[in-house]
Amino acid sequence: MQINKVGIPSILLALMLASPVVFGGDPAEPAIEVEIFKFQFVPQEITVNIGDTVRWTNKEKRQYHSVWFEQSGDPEPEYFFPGESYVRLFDKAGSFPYHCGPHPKMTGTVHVK
Ligand SMILES: [Cu+2]
Repeated sequence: MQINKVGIPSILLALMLASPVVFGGDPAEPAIEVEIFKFQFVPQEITVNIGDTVRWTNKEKRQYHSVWFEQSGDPEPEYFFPGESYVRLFDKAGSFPYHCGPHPKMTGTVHVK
């Protein structure tokens, strides 16, 4: 088995990088929290610092959602279900609108300063 610099088997690392719920961030890391409840992102608008990680947690009873930064050029992420999270790191300043893939009326914005 191939082992890379950080001591994680390459196949495991590839799986970690491919995971839709851990995009660009460590889920165990401190993060700014956004809840998804009743088809809304709460809070809908947040301001964070460069380098911050944001975690969206699905608090619905049974509805899946996604967090899609389509205008930033992100590919459409997979949907995530109640109790699951989506994590994204913000490493550039700017205002980044996003929406839910299956529910385009659900929108939010992350401002990074
Ligand atoms: Cu949705």
